[in-house]
Amino acid sequence: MRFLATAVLAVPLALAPCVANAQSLLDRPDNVSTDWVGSNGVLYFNFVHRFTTSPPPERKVTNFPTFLIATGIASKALIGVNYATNSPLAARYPNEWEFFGRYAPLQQEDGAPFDLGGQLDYNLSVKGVDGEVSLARREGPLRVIGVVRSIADTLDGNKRRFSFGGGGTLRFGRFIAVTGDATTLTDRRVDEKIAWSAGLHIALPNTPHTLSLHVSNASTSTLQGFARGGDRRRYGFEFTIPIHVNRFFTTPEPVSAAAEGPPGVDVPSIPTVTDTATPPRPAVTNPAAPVVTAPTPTPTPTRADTARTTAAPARTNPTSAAARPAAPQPQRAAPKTVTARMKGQAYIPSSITIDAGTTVTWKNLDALIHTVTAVDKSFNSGVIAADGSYSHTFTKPGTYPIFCVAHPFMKATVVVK
Ligand SMILES: [Cu+2]
Repeated sequence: MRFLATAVLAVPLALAPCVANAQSLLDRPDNVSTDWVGSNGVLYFNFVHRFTTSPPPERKVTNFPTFLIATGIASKALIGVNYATNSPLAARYPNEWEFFGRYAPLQQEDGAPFDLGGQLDYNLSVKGVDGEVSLARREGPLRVIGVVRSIADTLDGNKRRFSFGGGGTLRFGRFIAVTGDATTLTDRRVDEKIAWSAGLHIALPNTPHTLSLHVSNASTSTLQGFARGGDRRRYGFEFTIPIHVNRFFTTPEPVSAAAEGPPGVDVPSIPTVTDTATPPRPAVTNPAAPVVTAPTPTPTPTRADTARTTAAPARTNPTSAAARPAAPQPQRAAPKTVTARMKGQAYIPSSITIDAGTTVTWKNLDALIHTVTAVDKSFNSGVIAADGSYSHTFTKPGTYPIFCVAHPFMKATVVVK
């Protein structure tokens, strides 16, 4: 067991960094987590504690904790283990281990119509394989998730059982969401209730942590635990701790934070003509909205105008102007813009290739501050608050490595052709 856990932890260290999307607790209800895959090079330690109280007069509080240790691997994949120390799943086997792998090939953030995720795991308590497939879609502040599950029920004659259900999150701004879910086994027995949860999820401002305060009738945070609800309500919380492993393997950039001031605090902005750092919560620019130019007022023709037109018909002849459409319009390429994200303490994408003259806008989707700082110091965003963004126009061809002054392990490269 110890070997397996060590192996799970050792794998990420051997893999080259590659960025996938990280999802916080604001994106998932408490009993559905399938399409949460995290970022590569990040070790996740999440702990869930759910409590019950026995009837009076004793009122004994019992904790049912589940610990998750996982890491993003490759792209859009997560491997890890859930360990529950007080699992009611198997008699005389309170230590429940679930070794899982997750893959989320489709993500709406990358342009897919929905999020698609799947999990396969081996649960040592039931000595069987469980699986889940989830489909989610975000519409504004609402994210709806549907799940189909298959669990091994070795306690009942090695049966394979199925369940389905769904959940959702409703965001109130950047830091708060309310969540809920409900799932049921297709062949639910009398002692098995529909499993449900309801929660208030909070992103702690200026930290990478998210917190869930919730109530549920399910026991452990494994597919087995999510499968069935019990008689008792359990009040609990989940706290997420992402540990950026590459932080410890990153050599400081030649342009260090020391030159800019204390890391993560006051990064002075070095504005250039083409830079625009926007404050938090900027007005959403609709790319589809047409550029409206003020119409040039048509002067009322005066007698003099008419006279001039008559006198010099060649200058203002509309027919001749229309006959040569290209000539008066200088061929100007439309300025290109590229949008990138800062999420899960990573630049997404980590490599951008653009033509000279292109403007790149980085949006900060974390609850943390970030910077977009050129290693060669040619540009620097200064502090970009949560929800803020920063744009830089790259006019000269070249390769521009960038990093975040507050989190120097955050790196990306812009290649300008
Ligand atoms: Cu940062």
